[in-house]
Amino acid sequence: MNGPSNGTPCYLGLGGNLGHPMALFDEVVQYFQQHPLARNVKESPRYESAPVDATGPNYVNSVLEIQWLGGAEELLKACLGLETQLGRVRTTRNAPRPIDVDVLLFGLQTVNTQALTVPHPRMHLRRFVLEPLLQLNPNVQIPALGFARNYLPATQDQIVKAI
Ligand code: PH2
Ligand code: MG
Ligand code: MG
Repeated sequence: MNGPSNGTPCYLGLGGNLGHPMALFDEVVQYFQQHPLARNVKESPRYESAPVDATGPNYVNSVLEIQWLGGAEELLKACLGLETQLGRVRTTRNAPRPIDVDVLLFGLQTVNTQALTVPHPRMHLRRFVLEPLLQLNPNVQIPALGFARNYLPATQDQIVKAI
């Protein structure tokens, strides 16, 4: 199930609300399918939702499950490089963007470096994360918080629509 030979089960949050996020999500899936450190890439259904703590057009979101053979920093580097390659230019925090690829979970590990905080600190408060995540794995756990499914009821006032 786990360990260096099969990789670490990781979950990535995909989001975008400018241009053609659906086409970019396809590119993200392809990128990880072809990445030498990634195995068993699976995407959740995609959802549309209003921006949370942000402004601009509605977002498309999904979650990717991958088995990652490298370290967390390497995974972050891959995500940030891919965002840039797909045309993201960083301006202000939570500004509209064509594509956002966040490391949500890295197995059951916690990471707290300048560059990376895992688990993603707000993931359990966001239905646009929990809904797709639980579609992939209803029993997934968040380090220090426990089963992700226990946090879904508190997000029911956030409207997400499967697309
Ligand atoms: N991402 C944010 C801020 N707000 N809202 C939605 N619906 N979806 C997102 O992906 C999202 C957001 C910052 O990354
Ligand atoms: Mg991000
Ligand atoms: Mg984000």
